[in-house]
Amino acid sequence: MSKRISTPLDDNWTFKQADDEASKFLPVAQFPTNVHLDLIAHGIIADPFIGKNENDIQWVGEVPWVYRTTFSTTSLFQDGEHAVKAVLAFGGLDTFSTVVLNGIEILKTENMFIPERVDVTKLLSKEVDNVLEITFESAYLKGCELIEKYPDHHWGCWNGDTSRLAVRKAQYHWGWDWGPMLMTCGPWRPVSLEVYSSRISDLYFSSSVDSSLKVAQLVAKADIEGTAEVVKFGIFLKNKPVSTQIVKVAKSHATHTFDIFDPALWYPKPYGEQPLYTLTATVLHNSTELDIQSKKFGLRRGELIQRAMIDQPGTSFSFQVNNIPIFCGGSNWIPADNFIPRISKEKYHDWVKLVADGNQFMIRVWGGGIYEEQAFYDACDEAGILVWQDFMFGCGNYPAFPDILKSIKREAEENVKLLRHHPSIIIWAGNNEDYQYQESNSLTYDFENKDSESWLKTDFPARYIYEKILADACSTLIPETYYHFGSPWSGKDTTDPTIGDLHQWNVWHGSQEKYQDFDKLLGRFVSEFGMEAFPNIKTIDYFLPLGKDDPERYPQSSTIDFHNKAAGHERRIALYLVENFRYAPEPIEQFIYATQLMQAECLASAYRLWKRQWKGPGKEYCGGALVWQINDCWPVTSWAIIHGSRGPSVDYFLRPKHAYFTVKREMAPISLGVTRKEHLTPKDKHTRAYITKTTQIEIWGSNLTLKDITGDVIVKAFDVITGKETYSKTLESNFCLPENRSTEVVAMDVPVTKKDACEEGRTVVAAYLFQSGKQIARYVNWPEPLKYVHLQKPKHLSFDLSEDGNMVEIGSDVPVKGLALECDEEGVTFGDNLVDIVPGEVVSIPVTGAAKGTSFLVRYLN
Ligand code: BMA
Repeated sequence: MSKRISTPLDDNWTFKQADDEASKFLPVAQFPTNVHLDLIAHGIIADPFIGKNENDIQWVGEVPWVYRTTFSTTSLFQDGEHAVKAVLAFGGLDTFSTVVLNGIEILKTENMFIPERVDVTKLLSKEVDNVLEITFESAYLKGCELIEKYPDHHWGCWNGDTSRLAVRKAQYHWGWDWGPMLMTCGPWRPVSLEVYSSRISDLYFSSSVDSSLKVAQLVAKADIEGTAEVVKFGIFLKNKPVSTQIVKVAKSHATHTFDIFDPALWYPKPYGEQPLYTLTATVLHNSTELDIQSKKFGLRRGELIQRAMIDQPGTSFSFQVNNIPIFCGGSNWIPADNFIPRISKEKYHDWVKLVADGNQFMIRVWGGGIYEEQAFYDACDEAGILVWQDFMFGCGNYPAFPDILKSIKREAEENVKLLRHHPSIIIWAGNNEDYQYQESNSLTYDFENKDSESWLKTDFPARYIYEKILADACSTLIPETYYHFGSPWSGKDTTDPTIGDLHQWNVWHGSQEKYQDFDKLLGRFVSEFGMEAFPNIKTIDYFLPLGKDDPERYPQSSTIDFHNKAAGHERRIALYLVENFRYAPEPIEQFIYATQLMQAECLASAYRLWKRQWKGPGKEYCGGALVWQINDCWPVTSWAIIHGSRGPSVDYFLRPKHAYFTVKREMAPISLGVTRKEHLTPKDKHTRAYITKTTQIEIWGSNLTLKDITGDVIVKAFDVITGKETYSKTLESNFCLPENRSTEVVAMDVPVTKKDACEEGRTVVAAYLFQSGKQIARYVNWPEPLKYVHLQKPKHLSFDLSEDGNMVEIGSDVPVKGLALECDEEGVTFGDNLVDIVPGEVVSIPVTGAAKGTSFLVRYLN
């Protein structure tokens, strides 16, 4: 008996349109792959990310495609070994496929998320090359057929086409309000040939850390296929053995409980290190190693705290790791491309690093995409980012016919098994907004009815998926991880903002509230909210067919509109711009700036006002805010705060919009917040003339660190027109900001020199926190709306590169709102941007890749 060998079948792949006799097999562009990548590589279709090419290539999704490879297994049979088994392992086939090996059908699939294994021992050829052929049918047309097959179901969805609901394929392939419809297919995850006599079919564990954090327990488990006597488990940390144990295999299973004293605990990024242990299992038979597998894991105590709070209704919804309550500032993640096979491990790593560098430490993997690649979760484990993981359902009324339920059960179990070792994953949720869909379409839901079989007979049968199939999969396979029926979900429905999580879309969608009012739109955990902004001009020049010379290079052009898939986007962007700024649609660069400033102001306002409600033990009124959305899957105007896509000169670019930086500042470990509120006091109950108006500012500090800090709070005021400092005072000395919460500092009238002169409208207030003479936080508050403010062009605006080339230092003689640095040179990146400046201070923006002679362009609001 010899050791398991796994050989990737990456070579010799060719593809062609299956129903076109005349077409020839052509080599694939890469492997794993999908059909669009291969067609683009051969110039058969134009790049769908450019112009309106998406429209012209819809035919690709309505015809069948076939992939074929050949491989030799002659060497496998040479040593006359009989005990071996040969298995073809498919990481993922997208979606309706028929797999034929040497002329014999070996597999049919209908779910792109399920890995498949087929025993082909008897089918492999000893003499000649084996031929493996996979035919993919149109998932779109199959979906349409299924709709016709089940006419009694109440088909309906937001985003995409209803045919998606019948098909277990990434739902965003049907198009979304930020993405094109590109119905791709193909072997999107690796294919390999495994030969073995015995193997570990699953290596897994359950782990716990006791409340003292001094002892952890890891119950290692291995499921074994084939003959094996013993399994040797080993635990390693930084390549050093921590513990090993040899265990007898009984009933194809081996298990051992390890107690780990003084464990090296895994923490979310701001709170500690991310040590990763390795668990290995080696299958031994007569002292021969037959298989070895390993998994990295982190030890941490993860809890979701839902309990009554002091002075506010409902319950908290906040995560606690290693006994540390965590305000989860972060974002929502959509798939990084329409064509996943071209996203490298490194790209996942770069993405997650950028998120972590932006002071964000939770990512929600949204339900309309994919169970992400291992590389994504590995990067989160390493960077200390918590993951909220949805199951892949979103925005619709899913059917529950018997075949789909069977498929979903397997999908849930397989994917939970694939991902359960990642310490980053702290919660699983059943779907995205399907309960909201049910509510807004008045589909049947009786919370009190717990007879799961009866749910299948209603017009909302998917309840059975979320509350039975997925719930059972989680309670069996990951009992220690919290499972939430959906996102959002407030316990009985989705409507109570004081319980569970909330998608706050009354800014942008819904009632289109002002973003200054986010404090009135509080939820216990806001798992979605967002605002759109245009991407960088370089992105627009990339997708316009004629680039800089394209006649469509203006904000309202049909091509630029085409690269925004959100219904009503023109009206909504215009609404928020017009309410807040003086702006013009041209030149386009300045318009882009205006939209990014607006998005940045909006999102920062949400983080600032909700983090203010993280008030310490028993007062976790808001436990987190996840912006919709961190990334894009193609070049588009969307809610993304980092625009990432394939690019012409670089294989892929990651371009933070300005909001990325304002969010980063709001999520800094120590920050100051200021808000301005008007108070009207009428002299009596009827008067409309005798009303006293005061404008107050409220200042608070947020300390997300685990130490109390003390500092001096200094407030200054400036006249926006003259730039004169009109007020400067140390309001608090040695003021304590207790650990891990926000604390109110002061409420006071806007400092004006003359009362009754409406000076508030021209007074900018800057608040600073100093510790031992060092500035540790600052925030500049402006009269709003900014369009009423008479902003001046500075006479003296300096922006100089520091001697060491690491900072751009900026100063101005008048208050400047939203100063953004731009640089045309590739490779120059900023560590901060879109800053407010007041006279007398120098604001430093970290820069990399700049040198003497690098020219910067500045923009600001005026
Ligand atoms: C949400 C998401 C997505 C959508 C976004 C913007 O609620 O869950 O479905 O893209 O809003 O509309």
